Amino acid sequence: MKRRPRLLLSAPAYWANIWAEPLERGGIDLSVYGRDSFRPEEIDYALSFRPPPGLIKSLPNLKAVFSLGAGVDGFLVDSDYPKHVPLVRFVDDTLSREMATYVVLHVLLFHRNQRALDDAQRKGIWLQSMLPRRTEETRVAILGLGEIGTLCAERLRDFGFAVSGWSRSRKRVEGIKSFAGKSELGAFLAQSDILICLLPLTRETKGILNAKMFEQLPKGAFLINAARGGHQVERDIVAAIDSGQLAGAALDVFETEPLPDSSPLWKHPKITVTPHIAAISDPTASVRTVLDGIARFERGEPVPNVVDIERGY
Ligand code: NDP
Ligand code: OXD
Repeated sequence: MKRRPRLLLSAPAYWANIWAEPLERGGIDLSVYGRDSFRPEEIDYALSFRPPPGLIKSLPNLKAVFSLGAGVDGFLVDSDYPKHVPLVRFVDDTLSREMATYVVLHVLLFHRNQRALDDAQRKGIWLQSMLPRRTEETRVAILGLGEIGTLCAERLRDFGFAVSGWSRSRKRVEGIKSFAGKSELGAFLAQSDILICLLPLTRETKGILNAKMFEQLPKGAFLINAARGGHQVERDIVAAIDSGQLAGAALDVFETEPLPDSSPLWKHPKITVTPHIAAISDPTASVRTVLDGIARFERGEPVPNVVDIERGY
């Protein structure tokens, strides 16, 4: 009789506990890294977000690896990742919707001057002079017009913002202006009153949110980064805000996570810090995706959302 596929789950204990139970009910054999002993040669599939370096390479008979999240930089940062093993990223409507709520929230808070109004309320000031810029004249620009970026763009378009997106390839999304490739990045930035990063972290996008980029934005632009901390140069963000080139930033991700106590970002009055929670993968949807993917691999059928490892996303 054919044995059941064996999946190795590697995640911090808190997450592993949440995912393990529905996986165990799903008709596979599960080993949890750090909890169970297992024989590396018996592992057929792996599920993780940021596996310990070398772990994936140490599993000689892997058929595929699944990511708990949309971003797969946590796998590809490991120079020992075996490039012949398919890597499947997580794509899910709920995840995209949650990301859109984070993005819309921070666009609106900045657009409506909410921080200044909160401050005025605390001081008992009736600050009627601080009107927001007209919505249709506020240009919101999204770096990365993929699964998540496109939904965010559509939500913001529906509020009436002038929305554009930058991607590697040209996009056709109703009401969204598309800029493509490095040659159009300058023109894209020049019309970005609110700049939102939703790029994958790759060789090409590492450190992209830096002083050189901020100089190309209109003075007083606002930055939102909900992608990866590796995209941003934090000292350049602080310098750009302190010089007035940026009006402020909302950051969900950081160069080092958790954000160190010593980081100036914690207390900066014009920076909003959230602890990488713009969206958390829904365990039910994630388990469904993994079980469906395993069944497809076992039947030799195509599996959606396999990452192009050379491209990095
Ligand atoms: P996708 O792969 O669907 O989209 C990526 C987009 O970035 C595509 O439009 C792609 O262009 C574009 N892109 C990639 N590289 C370049 C480049 N060098 N130049 C120009 N454009 C580029 O990813 P998702 O939308 O699913 O996710 C985006 C990221 O969001 C994830 O990688 C992850 O890091 C982050 N994330 C963060 C979360 C959080 O809680 N903070 C939660 C979920 C995701 P093209 O379409 O032409 O290929
Ligand atoms: C993801 C994340 O990539 O949660 O899904 O960061």
